[in-house]
Amino acid sequence: MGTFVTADPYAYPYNGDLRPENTALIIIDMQTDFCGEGGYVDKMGYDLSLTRAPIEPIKRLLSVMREKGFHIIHTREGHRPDLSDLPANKRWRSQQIGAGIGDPGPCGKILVRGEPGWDIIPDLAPLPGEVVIDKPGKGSFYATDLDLILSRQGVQNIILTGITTDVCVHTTMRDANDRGYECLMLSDCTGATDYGNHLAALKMITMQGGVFGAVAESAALIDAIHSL
Ligand code: C5J
Repeated sequence: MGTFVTADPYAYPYNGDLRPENTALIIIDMQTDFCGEGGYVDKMGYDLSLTRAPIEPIKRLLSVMREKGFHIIHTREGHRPDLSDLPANKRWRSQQIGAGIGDPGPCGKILVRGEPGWDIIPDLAPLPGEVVIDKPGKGSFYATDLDLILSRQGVQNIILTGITTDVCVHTTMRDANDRGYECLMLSDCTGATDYGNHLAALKMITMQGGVFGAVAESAALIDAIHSL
């Protein structure tokens, strides 16, 4: 018995214990800086259609999971206005590619907290009461209280969505997996700055019997949720 999502390489979660009370949807970095015109990813010259592709699928899933009472968590990557939490090498690298973190751009200072580009896009804006995690790094656990919040809420399963598949979403999944959370990445609710990297990041998860968890499409999760 139990509730399972059709996923690769195994039906998720491993123990069939999928409930709103023990499961969190994490929506990673759906900010203008990563998917909007004039933001960080746009300034670097990448194809915005790749990081915008997950917007509609996430929107549909979010509405189903909100209605069923699942835990909803949003994250934002960004730095303090004085840049005191910005490693010098991260700043230097961003300058090399023409999108210096902290430099002024069309959406305000790039990847700086409080600036227009740092905001979560209106389509996926958090509702009052939903947890928002501000993170200075790629992973959502590093220098944040995410683990504390998840454990206080009794979360065992984490559904990963957002951008980018190969960077912030992957780093978060790997870290969550090491912490014992049962993870599912949704292929249509994630996107990368390079399509090949998106596919490779998904494939990595499925090795070794599901080395970091499992991968599914959001439709499979929605089907499982409707059966609850
Ligand atoms: C990146 C992210 N790619 N949200 N951040 O720098 O994946």
